[in-house]
Formats: sequence, C-alpha cells, structure tokens
Amino acid sequence: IAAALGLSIWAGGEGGHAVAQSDSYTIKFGNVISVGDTQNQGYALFAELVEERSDGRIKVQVYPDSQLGGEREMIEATQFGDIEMTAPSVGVLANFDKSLEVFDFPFIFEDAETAYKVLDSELGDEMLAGLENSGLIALGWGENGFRNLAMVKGTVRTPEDMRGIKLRTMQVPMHIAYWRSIGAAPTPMPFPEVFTSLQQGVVDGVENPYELLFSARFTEPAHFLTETRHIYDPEVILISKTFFEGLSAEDQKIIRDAADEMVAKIRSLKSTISDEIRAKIVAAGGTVTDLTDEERQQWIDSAIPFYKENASKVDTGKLKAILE
Ligand code: EAX
Repeated sequence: IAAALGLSIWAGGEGGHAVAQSDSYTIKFGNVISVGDTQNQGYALFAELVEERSDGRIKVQVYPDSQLGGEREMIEATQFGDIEMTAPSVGVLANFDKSLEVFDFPFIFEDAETAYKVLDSELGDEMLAGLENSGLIALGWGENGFRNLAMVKGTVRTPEDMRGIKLRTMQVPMHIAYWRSIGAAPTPMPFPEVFTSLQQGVVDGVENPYELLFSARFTEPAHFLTETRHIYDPEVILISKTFFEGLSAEDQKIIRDAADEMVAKIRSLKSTISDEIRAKIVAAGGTVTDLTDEERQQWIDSAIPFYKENASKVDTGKLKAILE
C-alpha cells in the first residue's frame, strides 16, 4: 500500500505533523466571531506578532465568521489537526472536558474582575492544562463576556417571563438545564444557524454578549434586550496538541508569548466594548432594559433549584472553590 500511495498522503495533508517538520508553515485559526469584533482584533494581533517574531516563517491565517463551521466542528478539527487553532466558548468546550462545566452555572461571577481572579488562579491553570487529555493545548483564556437576552416579541424582565419561551442556547447541557428549570424551552443550535432561526421564528430569542448579538445582526430580528448578565462566558484559545508538540521549543515560545499578549489585548478591549455596543444597539432602534435590584435578585434566586439539582453532577470541588 505504501508503494501504491507513493506516500503521497504525508505530503502536507496529514494535519500538523508533516507541516511542523518544515521551517515555514501556516497556522489555520478558525472562529465564529465576526470580523472586527474585539476577539478578532486580538487574534489579528496574535497573527501579526507570530509572523513578525518568526521573521515571516510562521503565518497565522485567521478564518472568522464561522467560515470553517460551528464551534463543535472546529474543536474536533483542531483535535484531529485538520486546523491548528480555534477559540470556542467554554460552554461548547465543556462537552469535551466536563471539568469546565462549572463555568456554565448561571450568575457564578458578579463581574469580570471576579472571573479573572478564578481564571488566573492555579485552578484556572489546572483547567487549561487538563485539556491536554482531549488532544488540545490551551494557550490561555480569551473572553466572550457576559451574556444577555435578546428577544423578538417583547422585553423580558423576570425569570417568570421566560415561561414557554423558545430560547436559542449553545449546545451546552448545563445551560439547557438551567433554562428548562425556569420553564423556558431552550433550543440548542450552532452559532451559524441562529440568524435564520430568529428570522424564521424558529426561536423567540437568543442570548449572547452585546457585541456578538450586534455584530452577528441578531439584534435586527431580536431587538428587545435585557441586561441579565446571566452567564460569564470565557472562551479558550486552543491549539492542536499533536501540531504544537511537533514544533521546536523556539516556535512554541513565540506562540505562547504572542498568545499572552493576545489575551491581554482582548481583556482590555472587552472592558469598554459592552457599553459602546449597547449604545449602538439603542441608536439602531433596539430597546435595552436594565434589571432593578429586585428583579436581579429574582434571577439569581431562580438558579437555586438548578444549583441544587446539578452541583453534584459536575466537578463539585471546583464549583465550591469558585463559589468561595
Ligand atoms: O463563542 O454560540 C454562541 O452563542 C457563542 O457565544 C459564540 O459561538 C461565541
């Protein structure tokens, strides 16, 4: 068979291994985020730094906007080395590594600073390192941000208002379980399908950080927004393990250092973007509603039955450590 194949299957086609042997190579980095969004500005910086510091040997080709598919597909492609990098929502990634499910618990972080404390701690490092068991090297925590509601038919203020509402969620079991526990009808689907589903009335609403809701144009059909901040969504910057391990120590360092700078840039851009985009949504004719303290408390309390039901189903030690 080797003779019949002429060994042609290794001529650059077999994931990272062959590519990594040579001096010059291209890293394909797929994501679902729109061009120009803060994450993609961070990924562009990463591409620039890697290219510059390797004297042009390493190219990073970023494929935004779901060009290479949905997040689950791209995680699998990265595991297999069909692409080298991706940066999915932690929720979608938790399907591959259960210990990450603790981030899918609603209202677990009050603000980004608290989230950073956990992500940047030993616990956070341990979680990133654990992804090696799934064929992935995590280069750092990116950030999607706090997720808010965007509805088609009218404003939602309380958990009660969600009864019977078809809400598009990510394909994340814990998110689905929470929305179901408050009486909503969660409808999981990959990101690339959401816009059409909103337009066609397959779902009544969607939840995502303001920036993504706006750049993906979900706020056109779903223009009744509520700042629920129900889930803080860190994304994880991933590189294929087989690919990365085939690289020289020098190249690994170039990539890791550039990833650190990318993460810092994403965090700094994220610190103001939510308010900026919120203003743009309103200027475009959307309605954005803030919760009163009482309403916010109702939302937090609405998650208690969910915690009671699900705390023992995840890595309880980590959940407890985060809550503490
Ligand atoms: O990670 O699918 C989603 O709603 C995510 O927020 C998006 O894919 C970015």
